[in-house]
Amino acid sequence: MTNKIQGVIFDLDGVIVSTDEYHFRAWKKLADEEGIPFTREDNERLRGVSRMESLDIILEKSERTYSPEEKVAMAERKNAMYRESLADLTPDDILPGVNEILSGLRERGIKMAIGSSSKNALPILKGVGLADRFDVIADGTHISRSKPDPEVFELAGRLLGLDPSVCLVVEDADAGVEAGVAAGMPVLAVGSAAGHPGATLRAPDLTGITLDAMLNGSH
Ligand code: B16
Ligand code: MG
Repeated sequence: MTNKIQGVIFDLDGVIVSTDEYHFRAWKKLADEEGIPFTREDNERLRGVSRMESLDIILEKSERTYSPEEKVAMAERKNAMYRESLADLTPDDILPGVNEILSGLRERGIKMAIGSSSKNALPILKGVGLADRFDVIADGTHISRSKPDPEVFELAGRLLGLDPSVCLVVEDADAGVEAGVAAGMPVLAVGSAAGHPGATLRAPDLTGITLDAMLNGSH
């Protein structure tokens, strides 16, 4: 029997690796240094969103305005702190169920891609030892519009050589689910995005879904 799904496009932060926590800590440090309130709840709005757009969301709670040059410098400061935490990445940072799902998909001949807003995707994948497990890596260095725009998933689907309707997106961000839907792809929503009404499939994490459910659309 042919599977409905022929390619799976994985988001990176929060789906493959637990780097979402490192993003939070770096933004929190920057916000504390600037005296701007920033909570874990605020942080949920940054999932899947680009670095500069994330900064704009944080600055909504600032009492002063920042020039474009100051904003670029702040984003660089945050990225430097974030990059420091990436230096300690090991395969232990791979999220539960990921290795099993990647091996299972490979055995069944399913194509696999990364579709991430991050400009740090490659060092992250190398750090956790997964850089060679994907046929395609589409990330923040290849696109001009970040999620919820579908650009990164459209690019990944095109590079896989597949029609959008046979590509499954796996996402942990509401913005990412919206991007997948806008690309015309079914979406498996995990973690924080699991309640999103646009998702085709839902699971707490990748231990909570079978390959058959992923590839043929039902639990
Ligand atoms: P960087 P994803 C996204 O990655 C993160 O979820 C988001 O929090 C981050 O701001 C964005 O990448 C940009 O990351 O600063 O490393 O370029 O979830 O799309 O894999
Ligand atoms: Mg994510």
